[in-house]
Amino acid sequence: MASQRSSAGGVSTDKLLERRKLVARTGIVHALDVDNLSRAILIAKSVEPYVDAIKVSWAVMELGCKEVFYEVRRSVNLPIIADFKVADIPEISSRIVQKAIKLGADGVILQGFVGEESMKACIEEAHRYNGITFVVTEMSHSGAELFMQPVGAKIAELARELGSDGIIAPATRPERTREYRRIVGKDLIIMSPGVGAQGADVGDAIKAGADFEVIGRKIYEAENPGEAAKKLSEKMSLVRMELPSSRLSS
Ligand code: FNU
Repeated sequence: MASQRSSAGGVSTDKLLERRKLVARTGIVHALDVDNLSRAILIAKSVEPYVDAIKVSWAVMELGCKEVFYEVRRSVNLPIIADFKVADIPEISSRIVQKAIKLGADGVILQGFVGEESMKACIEEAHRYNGITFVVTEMSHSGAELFMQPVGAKIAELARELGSDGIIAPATRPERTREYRRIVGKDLIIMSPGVGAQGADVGDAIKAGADFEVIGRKIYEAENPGEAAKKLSEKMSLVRMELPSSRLSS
């Protein structure tokens, strides 16, 4: 168990839990939605050169954040984004954020539709522990058009006003991502899921103003995930080369 370990390969646990910065080198975040830990770690290692972060969500349910985050951190030198889409009252949401960060997440994804107090509490809590936040504006699946899309712009505005580091916007609807970029300005990070299995092409969201595209199944379901990630990163690099240099300063 992670709790019994004081060091990993000569690296102390404290050092291992130091915050890692999210830097856009490839523009890809891998959604490691794989709950077999040894397989997940093999995939994480094989995609490490081609992605900028590992996003983890439901796959922690069986073993817990403590063990999964610990193993990912000691296997690859990438930030971990905890995709818990936190959506509770402020007092509970902020505890979820604190726990996720203390256990090894560098960033946490929260829902914006729960309102200002919850968002504010989460953002403040994350920043207290040097973590970063991403607020979901409108999700990538079609069902988000009914309830989320009508309030997405307001959520994006609030996320910016409250000091969130970033937002989540749909790669499946690049025109919406373009609109969210207009709303939040250039300083917030935009991360866009929906590439590959959900239908968007690699580069669609980046061209519309996103900084990162989240890619899950297209990589971890491939016969050779490392090779799949390499190919996607090569495609992405062609797209990013066409962007104005001001877009690639992060
Ligand atoms: P893939 N995800 C998403 N849409 O798909 N966090 C959203 O609007 C959102 C997300 C996550 O389809 C989803 O949970 F806010 O296999 C999954 O982990 O590429 C990943 O992004 C997409 O995975």
